[in-house]
Amino acid sequence: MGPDAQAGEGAVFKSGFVTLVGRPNAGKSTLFNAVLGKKLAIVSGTPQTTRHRFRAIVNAPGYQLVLVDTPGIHKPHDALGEELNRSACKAVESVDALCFVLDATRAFGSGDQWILDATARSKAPRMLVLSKCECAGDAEQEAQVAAACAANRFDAVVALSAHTGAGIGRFVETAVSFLPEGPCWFPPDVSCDQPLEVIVAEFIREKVLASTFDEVPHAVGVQVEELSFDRRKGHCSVRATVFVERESQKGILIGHRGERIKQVGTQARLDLARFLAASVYLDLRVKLRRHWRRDASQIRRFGYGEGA
Ligand SMILES: Nc1nc2c(ncn2[C@@H]2O[C@H](COP(=O)(O)OP(=O)(O)OP(=O)(O)O)[C@@H](O)[C@H]2O)c(=O)[nH]1
Ligand SMILES: [Mg+2]
Repeated sequence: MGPDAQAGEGAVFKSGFVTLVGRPNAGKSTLFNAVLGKKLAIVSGTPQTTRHRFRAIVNAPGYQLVLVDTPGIHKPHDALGEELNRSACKAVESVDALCFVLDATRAFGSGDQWILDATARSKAPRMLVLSKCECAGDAEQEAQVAAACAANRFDAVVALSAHTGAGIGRFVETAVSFLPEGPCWFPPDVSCDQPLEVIVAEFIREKVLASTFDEVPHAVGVQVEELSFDRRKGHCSVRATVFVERESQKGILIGHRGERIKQVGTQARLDLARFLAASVYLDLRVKLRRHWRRDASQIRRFGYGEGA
């Protein structure tokens, strides 16, 4: 039975798109996963983690909410940064509501103002979402809300913590309140608009982000070369390559006697096995592709930004 049927005879069915925007590290992807109830988007303490515009589909009786995660909007340093900004700014076009995610623990600043200005052409209702609230006191939260509201008009304000779950229900209720009456845009059994190859590549990249520092995380691009998933047998086999820009980064990522890349592979495999509820074989290689972040065609090949 689809959500249309579940909504009951004569009931209004609501559907639409709600986009999350904000500075890198604001907590957009963590919120996205919390709403979805499972890990789909990767998360890390390294700013500029998200490189794909991901859509998650939340089905419930009476509505279908399509939540859009975007790359953090920032001052770009290369073609990749420009592409990610373009992708995030484009994701605010024709949405039903726009959520500006503001980290409660980082004072509202020029980076936030820049995002509000860059997305000003969207006439959609705006929500101010104050994230990481379990780490900020009442006075800190009030100051953040006051600063954001002085810079921009918001139609709703929600304070939440994706880590504790506080405020997530209210976030969904508020987002749904902005949805118009409409059909299911996605079949009820679909929860994400990205192919499995992209999700697998992202899971691998998340483990690289967690196990490397300095310049390595941003220099990494992951490509799934081959993937076969036998649902009946519950087995998935993946061959993937992690690309870096310099020989030195390759050495760091491979590690002493291949220990680091082995650890990355093991952790990514466990995440994927949990996600697919299947056994997973993962063959992971590291290769050099010099200056790929300056190369628009390579960025597209990875599917980052607009290409997603
Ligand atoms: N304490 C706390 N930390 C959080 C919360 N939500 C996210 N974080 C942390 O904030 C960091 C960034 O989270 P992400 O969800 O990757 O942030 P993002 O906005 O998607 O970042 P980009 O993809 O780089 O734009 C991670 O270390 C998260 O664990 C929260 O509710 N509480
Ligand atoms: Mg993110």
